[in-house]
Amino acid sequence: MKLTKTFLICGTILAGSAAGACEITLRSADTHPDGYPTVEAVKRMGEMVSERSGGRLCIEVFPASTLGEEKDAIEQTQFGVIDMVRASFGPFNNLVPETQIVSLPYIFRSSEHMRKVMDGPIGEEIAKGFEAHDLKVLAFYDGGARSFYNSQKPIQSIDDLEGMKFRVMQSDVFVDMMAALGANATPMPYGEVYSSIQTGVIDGAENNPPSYDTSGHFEVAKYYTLDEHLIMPEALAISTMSWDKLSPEDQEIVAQAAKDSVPVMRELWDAKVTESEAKVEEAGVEIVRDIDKTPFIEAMGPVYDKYVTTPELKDLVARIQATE
Ligand code: GTR
Repeated sequence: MKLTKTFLICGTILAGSAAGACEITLRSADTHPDGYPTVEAVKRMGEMVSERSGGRLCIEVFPASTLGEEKDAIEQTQFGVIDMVRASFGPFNNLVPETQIVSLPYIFRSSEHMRKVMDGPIGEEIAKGFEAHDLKVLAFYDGGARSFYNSQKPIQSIDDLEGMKFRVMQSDVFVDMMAALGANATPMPYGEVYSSIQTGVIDGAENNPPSYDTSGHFEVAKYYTLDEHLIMPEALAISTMSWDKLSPEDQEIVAQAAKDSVPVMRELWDAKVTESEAKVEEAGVEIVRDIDKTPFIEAMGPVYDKYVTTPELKDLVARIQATE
């Protein structure tokens, strides 16, 4: 049964490869649905891997959290049950402390700034942090800029957040971020957000335009304020157990294809952000674009004080800020 399934899925996903010839199939988890930039980028990586291995190596992408919500998928990847996982840095924060500084609110000036930092030596240092947890980073993807949305009212200033309840990713950094903004954080998996807004368990959540769009959250939370408090990296990681089973030659093929999938992801991402903003606006979402970010940035002082605690971490923040 297992063989049949692999055979069929390989044949479907890997256009142009000899169906059924897959000797090794890496199963990759993603919380996003088919068509989302990260899902498409890993599929493209699968095509490259297949082409370059003469059809021996395959990647089978499981979108839409079919292998579990992000935190569970990460755990299963650590145990080698799943081979690869693509996830935001958020659910890695508590596990891999090296991901925390680049997850701080307003640490990056723009997506371009984040890409420069993550493509350079700082990205390499952070990637090393995953290794102690049986994970190997294959690529850094992007999570664009995350902003608040809610079902109650347009957020025009930081004062409007007072006392409101927002879902955050399961990371202490974001619980502290919400406290610093005077709001309440409810950490929960992505898949629970839609119904939690709908039933009033929370007032809203925060995310980038493609996620706000494809999750359907815009249907139940019509007010979106582009305060862009988080510009977050994302990781495509492979289980050390799966990695160690590959021959050096296959490791090279997988590593290179992951690298080559980054520009694919970025191009798809930039187009999707524009498309999603237009789509939700057409559906009746009120987007507040003209927002003074300065009070939001200033409010983050206590969060930085809590996480940037050593001379090394202060130096890391300085190096990030100095990256042009
Ligand atoms: C998205 C991110 C996902 C997931 C989700 C969330 O922007 O790409 O990996 O972390 O946010 O908020 O749970």
